[in-house]
Amino acid sequence: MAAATACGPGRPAGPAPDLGGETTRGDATLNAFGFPAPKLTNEERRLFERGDSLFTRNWVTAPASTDARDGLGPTFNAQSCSSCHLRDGRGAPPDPAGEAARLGLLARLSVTGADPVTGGPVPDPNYGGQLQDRAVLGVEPEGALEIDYETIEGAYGDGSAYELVAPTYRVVNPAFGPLAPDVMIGPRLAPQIVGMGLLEAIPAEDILAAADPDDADGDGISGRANMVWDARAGETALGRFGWKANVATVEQQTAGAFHGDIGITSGLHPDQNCPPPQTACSQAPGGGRPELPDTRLGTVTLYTKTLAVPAMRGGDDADVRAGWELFEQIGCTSCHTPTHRTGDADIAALARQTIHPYTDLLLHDMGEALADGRPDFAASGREWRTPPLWGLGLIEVVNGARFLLHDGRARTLEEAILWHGGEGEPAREAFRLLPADDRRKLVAFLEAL
Ligand code: HEC
Ligand code: HEC
Ligand SMILES: [Ca+2]
Ligand SMILES: [Ca+2]
Ligand SMILES: [Ca+2]
Repeated sequence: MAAATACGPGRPAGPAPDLGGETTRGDATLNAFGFPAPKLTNEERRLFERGDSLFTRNWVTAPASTDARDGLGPTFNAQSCSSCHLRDGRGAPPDPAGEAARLGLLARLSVTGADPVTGGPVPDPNYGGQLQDRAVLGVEPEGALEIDYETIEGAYGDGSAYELVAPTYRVVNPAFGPLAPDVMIGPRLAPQIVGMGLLEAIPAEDILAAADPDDADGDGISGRANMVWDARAGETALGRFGWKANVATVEQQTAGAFHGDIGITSGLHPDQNCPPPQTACSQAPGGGRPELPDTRLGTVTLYTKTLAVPAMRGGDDADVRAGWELFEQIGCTSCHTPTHRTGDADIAALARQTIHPYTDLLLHDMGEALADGRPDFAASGREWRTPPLWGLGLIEVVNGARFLLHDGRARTLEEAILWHGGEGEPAREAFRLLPADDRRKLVAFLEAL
């Protein structure tokens, strides 16, 4: 699987540092993911600040005297967006030792089949499309997610050993009877959310043009688009967001998070999230109809779209440059496409930018070991969207730890690569067989992102 040779004329000597085009920010501190994109209008800046406060707000049980922030639950996973996306960053799976209270891993649920209208997953009849493990007073949480770990041993080409930790998931203490016999559990970790509006502004035709569903060019990489239900447009659209690219727009990702994760209704999800057998849930008081007016949904959406991408650090460093070359030579760029150009955007600062997210936004079969076995629209149980790699090196700075891949199972960058299977297997093998010094350089490049 030969990657294109690197030394064409016009190939720059090193990686471009301005990962988010002109909206890039050169801050590498604790707050590196939390800045507004430069060049927003004054009005957009004002909305960004309001969106920021809605993002960090803790919602409370209705009815409350503070009626602008009640409506939590009745069942929920967290009280605010920032509980999972702490400082706009990444969540963490539960601590196996049970010591630290860590938020950000949730479980999607579905049963066999597809919704006849949307083509999306069919929820569990008693538990819905997501397991909410918390609830307001007087309402029972749906259950809890339990994780079992198994150690897998392996070795690099040079003989040095490594260990991966493979999680399996089950629901314990189900409050409303057993889950459906064919229930599928899809674990998902909260990713950092910089650059969302830029990803949304990449023209769909550019993403679709890179898809190669039947691997017509025979390079072993298929790249399929997820076509999902766009509830705002009432039609099928290209999915871009989430680990399976199952959501078409930032607005719908935001409204879905309010509803599924916090229990806040909006115009897009007007009804409380209470599957039929959960009567205490459906009888619990709400915080208004909807609990989040459209203007506020718009404010949080703007905030989420305009979080600036941090600049690369140390792009001139010799190791980082060598790692960047290796990243292409061993085939990482077949999926982690370095560069895109945004088209028009409702937020002018995000339009017509040359960006470097290192993703094709397409689905790839990543093999059985990473599979969750849970289809999501066109995505199979083995397929995942190539995640953007921008911000990768700052997750630890912002969040104090770094858990990688869709469920956070990888504890280091090396582990994240070693988990690549399926279409990613040749690149993984190339990495595994690299001399230790080259592996170090590749990782130095990833750390600089
Ligand atoms: C309970 C934890 C949790 C809470 C609370 C939460 N999120 Fe998320 N967020 C996630 C997870 C998990 C994903 C990945 C979802 C998937 O893959 O389907 C995600 C994904 C996203 C994405 C897409 C990222 C990408 O790269 O595609 C955005 C945008 C986002 N969340 C915004 C929000 C906003 C806005 C809120 C508050 C309304 C919020 N989230 C609340 C856990 C959470
Ligand atoms: C066949 C497409 C493909 C190739 C080739 C590929 N990746 Fe990936 N990469 C993915 C997908 C898809 C995921 C997400 C998998 C998951 O979460 O289960 C991913 C995840 C990652 C992650 C974790 C990102 C995060 O946010 O947690 C890193 C780091 C990464 N890849 C680096 C690399 C490197 C380095 C190479 C080359 C050795 C490479 N990838 C080759 C598709 C690919
Ligand atoms: Ca509610
Ligand atoms: Ca549920
Ligand atoms: Ca191909």
